[in-house]
Amino acid sequence: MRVRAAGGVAGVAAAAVALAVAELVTVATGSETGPLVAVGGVVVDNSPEPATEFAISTFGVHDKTALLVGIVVVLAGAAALLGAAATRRLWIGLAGLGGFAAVGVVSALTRHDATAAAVVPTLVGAAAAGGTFVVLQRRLIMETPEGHADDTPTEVHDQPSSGSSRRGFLGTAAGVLGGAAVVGFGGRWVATQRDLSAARAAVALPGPVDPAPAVPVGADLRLPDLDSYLTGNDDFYRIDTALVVPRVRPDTWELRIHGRVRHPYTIDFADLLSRPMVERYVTLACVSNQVGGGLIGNARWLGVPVAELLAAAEPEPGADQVVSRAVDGWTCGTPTAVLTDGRDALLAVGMNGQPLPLEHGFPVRMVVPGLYGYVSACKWITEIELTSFDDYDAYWVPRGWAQQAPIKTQSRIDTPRRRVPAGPVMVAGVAWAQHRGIDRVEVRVDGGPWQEAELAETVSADTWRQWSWRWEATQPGEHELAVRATDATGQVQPSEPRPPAPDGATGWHTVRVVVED
Ligand SMILES: Nc1nc2c(c(=O)[nH]1)N[C@H]1C(S)=C(S)[C@@H](COP(=O)(O)O)O[C@H]1N2
Ligand SMILES: [Mo]
Repeated sequence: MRVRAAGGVAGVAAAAVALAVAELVTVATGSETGPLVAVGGVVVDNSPEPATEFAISTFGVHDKTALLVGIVVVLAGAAALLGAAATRRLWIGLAGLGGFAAVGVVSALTRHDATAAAVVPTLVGAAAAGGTFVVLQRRLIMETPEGHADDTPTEVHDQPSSGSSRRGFLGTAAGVLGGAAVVGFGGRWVATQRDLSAARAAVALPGPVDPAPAVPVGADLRLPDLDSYLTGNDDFYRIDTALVVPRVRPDTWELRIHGRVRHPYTIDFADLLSRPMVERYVTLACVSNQVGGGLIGNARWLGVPVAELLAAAEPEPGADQVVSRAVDGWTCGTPTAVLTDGRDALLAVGMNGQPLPLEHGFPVRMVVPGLYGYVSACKWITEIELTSFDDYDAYWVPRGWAQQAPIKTQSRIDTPRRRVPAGPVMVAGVAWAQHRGIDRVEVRVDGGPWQEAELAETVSADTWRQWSWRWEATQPGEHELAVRATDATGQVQPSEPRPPAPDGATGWHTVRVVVED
């Protein structure tokens, strides 16, 4: 084994110790944001929009895991290089360590709501890493027959060290790595033991005074590959900037309604649950959804009308924007006019008959029919501030997304997507224009005339709608199917293909299908 390589191993082991110890200290101090998550958060907040979209389109709902794994890989690579360099110049290793500690400290301090205590996990982790590295370095030097690493010539280093010293050093390094893994995962385990599943299971949702209408039998065509009318909680898409799902305890949850209002007030979870609850089906959609994409889902939400909560605060004239803020600092801005125009905007506590799942905003989130999620659907909400669009830009606005973003009329072909036997084929999908409603869906084959599809029933204009069209697929070979919808205001879905940024993709969904002989 070469000394340089051994130095690299020592560097990686030291980095592992840093992360593990920092994680443990984070958990022990009751915090959620260790240096890894803090650095990840800085990356997320500062990623240019195309990078975020790339991450979502490449890794989908695993984009966050991919980011954290990426950071760990970069850190391990840098630690290996620094460790190798440090076999010749110890200060290089220590300076590198100092550099990483600085990145961790600055990241932790710039997170939302950070206090001075946020630097503690990084500093303790860095100290442990420094100690580990020096100890391993000593071992390496002691057990390398050639002796000291700092001023011996390179040729000596490149000679293999003896078998016994290899085992001694590697044994220590393996022990350190194993110990770090145990400590790190142990820390995570302690954290999950503290998780909120029990508190969530203990939430007794009140019944609605104003229940959701029954779903007509004809709302769901139940065709294979066609998204069901109702999306289950486990199948519901998840989009947010949170690297770890925020853990908000219902017994300490509070919502502050303030800003440009005459009567600012704070409400807790028990207060919220004691208010009359409304239940509605609402289809949420993400602005990042590509034409034909799946960042959309339909659920039954239970909650308190936002308009009532706002009215109690008495917004001042001119306060045209309601900024919702989550516990992790994420914000969205919704037009006050939309929240008070009579639509079923809810401060929701229930999703499909259950308390909100943790990743969908437990204990409380906002749901607004007709607006993309990034301007309305604040999860883990803890603050509502009345302000104006002139005075405040919410999270995604300085990152290139529109201040206002009503959902655009869209339609999607769910089936068929590939090959079909020749003969009659059920072409089917979903169409949505939340709060306006879908009036018509048309399909065409190979650019031919538009054919009217049959619309399935729906609960209201606030949800998507399934459609189907029977295609006599007699001509073998490849065909192109296209779909377009018309909303209830008579507007036909525009054909011009446009990307999601800045306010939602447009264009007709087309699929290529092969009709077999
Ligand atoms: N706290 C918080 N709430 C958030 C977000 C976020 O990043 N943080 N993302 C929004 C976006 S962009 C969308 S599309 C919806 C998605 O809600 P879901 O994950 O429950 O489907 O949540 C919204 N609420
Ligand atoms: Mo979104």
